[in-house]
Amino acid sequence: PKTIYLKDYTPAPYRVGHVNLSFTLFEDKTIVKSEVQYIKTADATSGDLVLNGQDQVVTAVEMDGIRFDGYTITAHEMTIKDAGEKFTLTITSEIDPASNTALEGLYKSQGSYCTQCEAEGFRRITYFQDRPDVLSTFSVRIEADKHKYPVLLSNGNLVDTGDLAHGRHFTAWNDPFPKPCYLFALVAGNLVRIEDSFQTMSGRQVALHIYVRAGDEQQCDHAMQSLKKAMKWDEEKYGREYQLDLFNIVAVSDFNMGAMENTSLNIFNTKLVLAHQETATDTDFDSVEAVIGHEYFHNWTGNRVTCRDWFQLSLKEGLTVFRDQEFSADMSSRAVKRIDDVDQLRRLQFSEDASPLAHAVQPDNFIEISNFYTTTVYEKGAELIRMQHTLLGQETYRKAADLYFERYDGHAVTCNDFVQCMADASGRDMSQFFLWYKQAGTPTLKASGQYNAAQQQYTLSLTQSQPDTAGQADKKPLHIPVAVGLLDALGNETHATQILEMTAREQSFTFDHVPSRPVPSILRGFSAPVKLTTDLSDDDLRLLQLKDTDGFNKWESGQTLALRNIERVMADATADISQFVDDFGIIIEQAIAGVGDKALLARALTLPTIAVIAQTQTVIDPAAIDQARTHILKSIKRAHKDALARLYDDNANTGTFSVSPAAMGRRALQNVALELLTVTNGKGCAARAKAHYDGANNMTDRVAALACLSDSTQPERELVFADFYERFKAYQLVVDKWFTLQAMANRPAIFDDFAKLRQHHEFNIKNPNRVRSLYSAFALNNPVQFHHPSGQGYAILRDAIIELNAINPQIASRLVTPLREWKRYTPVLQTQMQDALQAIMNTPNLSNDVFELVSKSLK
Ligand code: BAL
Ligand code: ZN
Repeated sequence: PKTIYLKDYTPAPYRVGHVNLSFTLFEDKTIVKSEVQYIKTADATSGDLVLNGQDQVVTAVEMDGIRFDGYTITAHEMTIKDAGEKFTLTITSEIDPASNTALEGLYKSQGSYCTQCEAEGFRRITYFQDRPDVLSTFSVRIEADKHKYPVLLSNGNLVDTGDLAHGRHFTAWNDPFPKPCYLFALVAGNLVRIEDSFQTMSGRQVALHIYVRAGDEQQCDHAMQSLKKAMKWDEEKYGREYQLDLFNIVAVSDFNMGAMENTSLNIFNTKLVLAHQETATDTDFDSVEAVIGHEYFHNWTGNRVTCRDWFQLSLKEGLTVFRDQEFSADMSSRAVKRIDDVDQLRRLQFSEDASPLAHAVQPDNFIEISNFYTTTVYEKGAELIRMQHTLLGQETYRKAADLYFERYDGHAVTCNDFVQCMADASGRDMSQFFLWYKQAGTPTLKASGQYNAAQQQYTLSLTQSQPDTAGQADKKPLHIPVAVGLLDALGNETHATQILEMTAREQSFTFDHVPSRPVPSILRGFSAPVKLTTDLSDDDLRLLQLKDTDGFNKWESGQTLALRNIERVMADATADISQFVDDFGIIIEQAIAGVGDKALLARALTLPTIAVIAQTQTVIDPAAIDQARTHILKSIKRAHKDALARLYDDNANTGTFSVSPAAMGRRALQNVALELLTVTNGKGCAARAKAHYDGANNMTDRVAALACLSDSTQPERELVFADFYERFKAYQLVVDKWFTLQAMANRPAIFDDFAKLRQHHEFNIKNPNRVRSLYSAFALNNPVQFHHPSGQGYAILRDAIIELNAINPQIASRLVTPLREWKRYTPVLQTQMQDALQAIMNTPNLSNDVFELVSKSLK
């Protein structure tokens, strides 16, 4: 496999004027005719036209309307030597979407045709310069059987439609805004449409359509409302208006990603469109809103301004994730959103950074770009935008964003160009900041404070360090915004949040007018993606947990205390944790008294997950972490059983369902109480969980009950799981949950259960959602059993990766994630994980996707 380097970037030798595409869909094949105007650029160093293409049979080529055979074809390219200054090339080829299990290019999903072209799927449709810096306008004609495929969609505006002989019909589309081919989309199917409209800030009406399979139309309202909120939010927060008259969303069941931002024709995984109280949890509702927002926001950050090359992926993804995070924060609770995002960053991105697969937000090489749709490029990328927002402040950040859109609308640019806009609009030097894009790894920040009573000064000393990562050592210090406020001994805030700008390895900051020894609240709102260690005592943290004005740090202090206590128990099973357990009681009492946001309280009453704790360990032993964590949970239950029961009862379902933040907060709090009350897995626990399930009028409560029963050996477990399946077997997305909840069971029977689930008639290795619902749920969310010392868990994953390698390389390589950190585990586990990786490596015909991640993991 060939490695591609950022340093080797050169512009495309040929510009494309206009693309005419015609698709004729038949059951056994699709005929694709592309007519493309090529114009040699003034600075082209070669006159050769090299087009990317694969998995298709070329049946005819014409140059300027005349049959042409002066080309050569290899497995992945068509080359025309010295092609000329300006000409039109027409290529007719045949593809077979029905046999396309990779789900890239044009493929079939449950009887409908759909496309996925990002990053390099367009080359499976026709020969083209498949790179994001080649922008052109597109006209598309689609012809198919009318009865089977009444809906025929592409990007832009519908310009023609009509019936043809033999029961066939066609539509024709024109997208007047130049775009790269990765944003091309086509859909043909028997779908129903939900309609609404949006009036833009300049008064134009935009028709909004969501297409789903018949029967799913009752589950689209939340997605439609989310779309309208997103359109409004982008106008209000960024001054960005939608440019076309039509915006389509299509939901499909077989999709490698969550969704895709194709211009005016977003294609979504059903999981991120369909939502109804009976079938979707609150988390699902929030994800639908976030991803509908995310894909819509790409219209400006990604589509109107796009990437020059795929090393710049974070240009659009980091920025768009930041935008969707802020959108969600504005729609609900800002602190809760931040907590959930940071929790995910620590679980997934910190773990990526700590593995041999650590890479920069702007990577400098790759073998397969699909492998770089990572949490580093997305979520750490979003943290980089967030830090720039923090450093510039909202007003200047907005000016910089305006400048970015003004400068680059219709262009393909780099992360450097974005940061330069931040620099130009603010007058700040952002060159040191740019190191965040180039240096991989999670920095460590150490903080220690000194109080000088005589001077009434408090000095905070900060030290940053950067870990070595694959191919990168001796890194430079970063420009880190550290948000800090000070509290006095009673918990009153004496110094509001200030942004300390750290630029050196070691730096001290002095606060004046500090009348008594303060308690600093450091890294408020998680102002930088670092691992923070402080010299704060347990008492300091307890004060912050109860009194901090910063919602994030209030939660964070409790989590740090929890981590400290978990570590104490890991070191000594008889360690005294009574203070922590008593403090937990105070939060429970606060929750009963109704002090504060219920969603925040629910998070405060949740211990860090095993995956988050693992990121704080030098050597990871999931079973030992679980034992200590469970010991604390059981101690909490024993100490506060009555109070928890009261909290549970006080937050009981009132009968009217709503997805308001308050209603979600109530459910979250009641379900946290349920989880604590059922942690001992006895008879009473099972009865309580079953009663919760039986009384539920929504999926959030049902899933909470199932999660509490999943590790249980009581008879209620089988009853509830069987009822759940029977009740919801018509809903594929709920059947996914049924698989997931069983795959996550931390109980000895898991390996037998897993074998049965794998053989279940509902399991389908070709459906990515189903694969994720079983394998990813097991390997990522059942750490104790996945890391079973017998190695059975690793063998399960190894075999799935090998099987999927031949079916869907993207999904296969995603499954490598749980093995990538193998060097951090205990020696016994390390050996087994390494063996699993090596067995994959020894498999013949490895895809580039799997080869890259496995070979790099083993280094
Ligand atoms: N561009 C791929 C899907 C997404 O990030 O929106
Ligand atoms: Zn995106």
